[in-house]
Amino acid sequence: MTVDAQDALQALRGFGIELPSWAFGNSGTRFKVFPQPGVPRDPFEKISDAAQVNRHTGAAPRVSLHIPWDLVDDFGKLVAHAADEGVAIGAINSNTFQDEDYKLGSLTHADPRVRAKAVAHHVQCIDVMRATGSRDLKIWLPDGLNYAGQDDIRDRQERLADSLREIYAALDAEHRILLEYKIFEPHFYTMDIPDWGTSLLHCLDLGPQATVVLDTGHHAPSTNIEFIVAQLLRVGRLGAFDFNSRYYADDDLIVGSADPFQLFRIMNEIVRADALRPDSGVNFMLDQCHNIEEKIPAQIRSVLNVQEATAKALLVDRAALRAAQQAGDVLAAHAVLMDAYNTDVRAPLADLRESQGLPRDPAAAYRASGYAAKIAAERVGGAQAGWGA
Ligand code: AOS
Ligand code: ZN
Ligand code: ZN
Repeated sequence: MTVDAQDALQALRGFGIELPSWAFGNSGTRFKVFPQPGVPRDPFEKISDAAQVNRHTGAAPRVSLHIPWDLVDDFGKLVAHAADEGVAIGAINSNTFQDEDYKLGSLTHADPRVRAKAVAHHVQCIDVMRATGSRDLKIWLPDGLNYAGQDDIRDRQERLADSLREIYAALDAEHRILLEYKIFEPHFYTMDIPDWGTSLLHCLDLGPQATVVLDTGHHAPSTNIEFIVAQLLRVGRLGAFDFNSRYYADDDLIVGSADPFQLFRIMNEIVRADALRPDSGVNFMLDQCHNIEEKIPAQIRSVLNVQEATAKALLVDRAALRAAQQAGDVLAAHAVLMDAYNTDVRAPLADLRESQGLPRDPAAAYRASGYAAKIAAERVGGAQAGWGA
């Protein structure tokens, strides 16, 4: 290995991972929500909890909000609270999956009244972006069909395109739409944005302020996700990740827990494209729920997993890799990648943290801080995240 770890890992200094506010509330499956002591009672407390992750890792500087779950009377106060805690507001997530009106669709609905209502909700989210200084409007569309013939697939695409154009027209110049795709769920015959191709086509139609969100849990088994990453980076339309881990479906478990090698391969494409830089336009977000494990430590573990995969990607000897590829040396090229992947980066990462005035072991530092006992004593009747009831 000719790459110097200390040098290579310097690229992690400005690298931040955005946390979801909904990771801190009670959550569960459709079978059971397991309440935890000390969970936040309001968006202010969710931000305080997210800030603990940043405090100990130095790598989680923003929190995504979800509307309406995180609606407050005065967003100025929430922004000030976040600043006091050392974090900022990140993407604003819309919600068109918890209203009777949206049973048969929202932005795609056949009834213009329902479509107008769904568009108006997104305009409300854009107002929240103005009030919070957020750049990104994240749209995950729960629309789709359960039965062949239930509705006209093409008409729904046209209605979706029209609705998205209305939302796009309401953006300010510095705003972006992050358009997420998902192979299935809540609908099972087809979703209206089931794949990256559909998302990208709508983004291309909308204009440069529209980009694709890649949620790592939203693909068929054995999909080559790093290929999608490379392709979207190539055309400048990878707006964000929703990181999480899956075995089966949209499991929303801790990123890098089931398949750390896949996470490495994804981050390898990011490093290859020099897209780690904060100005690259890629927002690295987590989209996870912690149903049976402690939430703040789980988010710390997640941030460290992304950091470790990224550190390994930074260790890839790019010159050696290129030379082996050019020479057509299949095994040598593969070995360059595997050398980096098989490197233990935990000690160099701890050194890097120490050099930034951060704890070498963020999880231990959190445990020693007494925060978990403090919130358990102070908070009674914490809120549900909104998922899994
Ligand atoms: C749903 O499956 C998606 O992953 C969403 O990105 C996300 O969980 C949601 O936007 C939170 O409301
Ligand atoms: Zn997602
Ligand atoms: Zn999802």
